[in-house]
Amino acid sequence: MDRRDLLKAGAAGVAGTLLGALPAGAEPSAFPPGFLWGTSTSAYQVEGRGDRRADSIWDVFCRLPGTIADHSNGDIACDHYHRYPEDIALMARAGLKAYRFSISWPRVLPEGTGQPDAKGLDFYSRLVDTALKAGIEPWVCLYHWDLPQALQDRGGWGERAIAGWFADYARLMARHLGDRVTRWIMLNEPSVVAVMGHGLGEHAPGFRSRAKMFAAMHHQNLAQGRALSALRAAGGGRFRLGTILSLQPVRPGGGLDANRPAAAMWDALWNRAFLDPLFHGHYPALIEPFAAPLVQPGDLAEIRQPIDFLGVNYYGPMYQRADPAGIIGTNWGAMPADMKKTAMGWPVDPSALVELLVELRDRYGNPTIYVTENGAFYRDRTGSDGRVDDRARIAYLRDHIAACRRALAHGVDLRGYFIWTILDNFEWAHGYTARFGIVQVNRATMERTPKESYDWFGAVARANAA
Ligand code: IFM
Repeated sequence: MDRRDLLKAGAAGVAGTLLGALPAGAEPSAFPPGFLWGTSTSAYQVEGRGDRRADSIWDVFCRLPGTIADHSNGDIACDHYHRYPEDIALMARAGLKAYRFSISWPRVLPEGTGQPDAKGLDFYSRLVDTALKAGIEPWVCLYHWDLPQALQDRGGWGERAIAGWFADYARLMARHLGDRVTRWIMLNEPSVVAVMGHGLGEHAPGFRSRAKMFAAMHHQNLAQGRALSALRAAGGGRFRLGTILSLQPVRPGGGLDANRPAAAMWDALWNRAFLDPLFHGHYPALIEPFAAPLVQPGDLAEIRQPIDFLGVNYYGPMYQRADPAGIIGTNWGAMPADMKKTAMGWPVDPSALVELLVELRDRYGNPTIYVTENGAFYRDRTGSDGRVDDRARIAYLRDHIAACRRALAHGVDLRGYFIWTILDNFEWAHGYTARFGIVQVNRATMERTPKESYDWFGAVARANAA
């Protein structure tokens, strides 16, 4: 398919080339009425410091030598703090109906607890009002990795008391935004925080410790449970509460049987250590020995909570191999030689998204699901006419949106799709070298230039609007 076909497919919506990507018999006539099209961002990745914001663990991590590929940080990011009206207008023009953003905890509570910062709270109030005015529903995520450094100094996610600090912060935000916001997300991708931040040291706070990794796992689960209870009480039945997990089917590296136990172990850590306690009230058997010393009476009951929706962030499957030196006896394994990859080197496998969603349906009682992140980094090309050609991203999106339709045909209760992401932004340890946006951001001028994928995705969203 060439570039013109891809763009046409967007304009034709589900009736066009998208349908061609589905296997015979799997085509529902359209996305169901009310299927939600949106986009996600996170505070540290887009906002910049703005007027004032206390340090988060990412500010501190970025200052350490060798942590960020281009030695950058989130001081300016996309200056969304000042430019959010323009960014929300871009979302509205694309026909998006939901905007999931995160609150910067240190912006609203510089010490993490105690006295809130009125200016910080006011920023989110204005952001919410602007989204609502544009016909876009605000989806508020309470934690997307930027823990106040002040709380890290008190032990961070390694400290059990954080469950209470987090619930207090959740209550504060509900008091300030709860008159206008009904969608609340507790955590974004706690597995990444535990594994990359506390186990492998590649993310803030940069620990390489198995003990700290499991402490971060359990204390995030506990904090999530406590915040869910707090918000349920605060919302008086009006709130829709959920959480977001990064979920990835795990395959044996090199396709080798010898690596099956490693894949099962990593699956238990990455996926099930967060799904099983939430839905079933226990840790997976493979994780149990590590979790047991941390779990106190009543914890699992507090963690097991009814939720109104599960957010699924999906990019591709993972491959693992046995490695006694690995953090839990496993390490990254080889993917099939013919696997397509994004510019991140991540495998492109839309069928694994269908497999994942169907498995969630079967194992966890067919929960209501939103794909809250999906997207890709590919190198864009800017033509002499100023158009930003990112046809590889369009193909990735097309195939993953088609996978969502296949999952719907399998009876998965999938209600929406949020693209990652609207703007090229600060991609954590990759700095600004990895760009997932459908809108380019000029780092010198902050000028926004929609890419071809922006037009394509907007056409899909509009063609499939309720
Ligand atoms: O940019 C991140 C986001 O913050 C969390 N999910 C994955 C994205 C791409 O790496």
